[in-house]
Amino acid sequence: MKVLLINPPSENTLSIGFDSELLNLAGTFPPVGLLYIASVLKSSGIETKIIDCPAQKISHNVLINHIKEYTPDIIGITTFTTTMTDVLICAQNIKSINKRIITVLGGHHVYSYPELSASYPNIDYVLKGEADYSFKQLVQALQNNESIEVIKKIPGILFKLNNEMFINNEYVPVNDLDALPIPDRSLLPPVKYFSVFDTHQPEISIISSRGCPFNCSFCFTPEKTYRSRSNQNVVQEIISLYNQGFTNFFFFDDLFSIKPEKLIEISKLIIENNLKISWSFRARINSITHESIAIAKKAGLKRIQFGIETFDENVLKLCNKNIKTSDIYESLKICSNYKIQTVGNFMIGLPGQTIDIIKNDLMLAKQTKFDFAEFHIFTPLPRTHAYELALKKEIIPFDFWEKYAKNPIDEKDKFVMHYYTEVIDRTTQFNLCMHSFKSFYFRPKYVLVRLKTIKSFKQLAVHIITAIKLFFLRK
Ligand code: B12
Ligand code: SF4
Repeated sequence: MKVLLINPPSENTLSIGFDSELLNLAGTFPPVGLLYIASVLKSSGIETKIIDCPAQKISHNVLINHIKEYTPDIIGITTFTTTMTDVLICAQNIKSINKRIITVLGGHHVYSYPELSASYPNIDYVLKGEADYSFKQLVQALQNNESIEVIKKIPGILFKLNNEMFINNEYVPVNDLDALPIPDRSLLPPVKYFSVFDTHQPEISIISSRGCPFNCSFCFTPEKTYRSRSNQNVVQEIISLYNQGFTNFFFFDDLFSIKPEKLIEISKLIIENNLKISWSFRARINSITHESIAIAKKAGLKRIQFGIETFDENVLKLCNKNIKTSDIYESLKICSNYKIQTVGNFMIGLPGQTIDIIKNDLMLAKQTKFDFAEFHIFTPLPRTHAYELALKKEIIPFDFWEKYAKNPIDEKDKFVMHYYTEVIDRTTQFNLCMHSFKSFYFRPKYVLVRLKTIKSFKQLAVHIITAIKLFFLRK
């Protein structure tokens, strides 16, 4: 059996805030979830291919040709709620090429709307949650022509059965992450994945842990149990990539640095193995220490991306962020001590956040000398506490996500994103967001400092194009 895994074209991705525009500017990142599934399939001898349409710039029409050429038996499509129109157009096209190709959905939208996902036309199966093993089980069951009773036993599977929905609720997330094969990057298409922060070299996204037990009100983390790969296993992956010539890594985990001893141990292993690399990670603000950053710097740590959201203590509390403003200053002080670049992710339009607070956030973002800052309009996502609150308070008049999720193809053109407008109206939020970007990046002193870090003509060109696009950011 041949398997094709698809990250669908982004021709109809829902526009939320400025994020679609900003994502294009931020870089190109691989679908690591699909890579894990593909690596498990490959290690079981199952022929597998990944097509990453947004990265490969593949349209629906071109994708049809790729599918006809590869002739897969099973196609898995990864989902976000914002990409569901394209997901279902893909499924429609697949079935019109050959009705016998089995279609499977999984990923983030499925976490939020499992039953709706399984009810869509042209979808044969849905696998809820981490499908590293369940996808393989499904492929093997279909390959061996197993009975429906065997398929029903696959953890987290949902499918239509005689006008009803069959749901297997036995799903549990992967416990032993070391038991998974190390992602086989040769399965990814030959695309240069990169981040705008390091345009002169490719960036490799690594996931060293899964799950987050925190409950920030704007975020949906269905897997609450934190699980980490062993430090040796993570460094083994780096060594293997290093031997293939890669030297720039980004840990995309939600909580990479949550245990300082992990950061220390990984750094020690990088040093012991004499790996001349640069790397960065995403972090919760209060998760770094002097000790962990001192050694990480020696091991090539270059940059940390912090989820700040706002400097305002009260708004942080309302978001259930569980950090204090003083924690932000402390973490920034540590980074500055060890000359670690910082990226601050800020939100605009959070519950309780006034215009003055946003202006103050911008001022402090500059004053505290973040190397880079991202400003996002707060978009209440499905299954988040903030979305539930907005519905309850009638700030958002109806469950617009569910309306869209029920029929993503027909609802696409009617879709209107609702924001959290209790304190600041939509237009003002957009204006503040544009203003924050321009005010942060177009400071003469800042531009001079950045220019000094440019390493190649290509990098300069990318920065100039990004700056022009930022300058003309409009809604
Ligand atoms: C890296 C990342 C990105 C990257 C890369 C995305 C990608 N293609 O994987 C980039 C920067 C591009 C990105 C973009 C966005 N992201 Co994002 N991102 C993440 C992040 C931090 C990690 C994802 C990851 O690699 N996880 C590790 C891997 C191993 O797990 P996984 O991806 O979940 O895959 C497993 C399962 O989901 C499942 N699975 C996945 N695909 C498939 C497919 C099939 C067929 C099957 C059966 C199973 C399956 O099995 C996989 C293996 O276990 C998550 C947060 C998180 N912790 O998951 C947010 C997250 C996924 N992103 C989110 C959002 C909202 C977005 C954006 C919409 C942001 C925006 N406002 O524009 C965009 C949408 C992208 C698009 N296509 O338009 C939300 C999703 C909410 C939702 N309901 O859709 C998350 C959960 C963050 C959050 N907590 O709110 N993102
Ligand atoms: S924002 Fe980060 S810490 Fe908070 S719930 Fe989401 S992943 Fe966890």
